[in-house]
Amino acid sequence: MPERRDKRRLAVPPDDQLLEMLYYLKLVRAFEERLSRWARQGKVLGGIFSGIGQEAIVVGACYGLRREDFICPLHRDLGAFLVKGVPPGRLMAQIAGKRDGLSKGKDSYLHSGDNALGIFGNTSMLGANLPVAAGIAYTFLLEEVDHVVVAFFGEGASSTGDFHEGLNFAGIHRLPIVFVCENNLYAYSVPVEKQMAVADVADRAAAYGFPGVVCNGNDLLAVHDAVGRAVARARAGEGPTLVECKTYRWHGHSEHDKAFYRTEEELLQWKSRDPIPVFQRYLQDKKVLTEQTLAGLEQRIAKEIEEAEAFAEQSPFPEGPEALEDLYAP
Ligand SMILES: Cc1ncc(C[n+]2csc(CCOP(=O)(O)OP(=O)(O)O)c2C)c(N)n1
Repeated sequence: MPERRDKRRLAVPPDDQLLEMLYYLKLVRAFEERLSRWARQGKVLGGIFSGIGQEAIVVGACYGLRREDFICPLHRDLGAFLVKGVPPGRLMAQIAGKRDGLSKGKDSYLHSGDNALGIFGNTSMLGANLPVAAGIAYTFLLEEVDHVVVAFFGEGASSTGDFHEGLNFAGIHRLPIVFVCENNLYAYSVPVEKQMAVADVADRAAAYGFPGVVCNGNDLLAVHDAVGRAVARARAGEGPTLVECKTYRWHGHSEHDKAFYRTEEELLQWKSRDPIPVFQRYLQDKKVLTEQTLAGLEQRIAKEIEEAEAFAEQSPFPEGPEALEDLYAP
């Protein structure tokens, strides 16, 4: 049975870190809201797969990782890029297909990464990033370094063959990797009960010989605690963990999807569990967040988003021959 942690036993970071986590939650939300507007204005070259509503997972999982640790984000994990250190302007330029983006205008954000920041560029095939993520963790093992890999995927991806191969390999070699499942109840239009015959994706870890943990994916501290413990375990050489975060995506699969396959009532219920005000109220009750600090934080984010957009808009599109640059490792 997967472990479910008691809320009263959660590890709580120091106040300055809590405030920084709130900053990231709000930055990621503001960034993605701006992208939705961009999509409506026709400024985006590829699809936008909004992670609005799921921010507590990317922030909780990535906050506190070392630069050398690798993350393997998927299509709904733009926020992970921001928390791992990609400047918002550079990420917006990436999404607009501009030269100052991570892949210098070669694609939208889906396949971009940054080796120096420890971000692996993902492939499109669902689940296919997991054996590769296990491969990165295997390299860390061979090199005898204590870096860790955090690999993201949805519950839909957990039904693919690659998922099982990746977890099996990780279990056999006790790799330093944390598999973070964002279970948002729908894989495109497929509801979770048509996706799997078990209640929790975390159940699947038992088949590969390592622990599966379930946490509330809309509770930043719950995610940070669960992934933090799994990262510490991996760093100490104790092997992989699967952390399943229960959550919900507010938008459709991508911005063109009106998501008619779910009810308005269900959406409203989940919106009432918005991870941002929940965490903000917690900080206010704890007297860590004052009105003045909050106003300063919101002003800072608004300015950063404006600057990011301006940076991306002024960045040029690449010239044709640049398509052939950086294709092979030097
Ligand atoms: C092997 C494979 N099958 C289908 C697709 C098309 N596809 C892209 S995302 C997606 C839904 C993914 O659902 P989930 O893994 O739960 O992640 P979510 O989008 O809910 O975050 C599908 C079917 C794909 N990219 N790869």
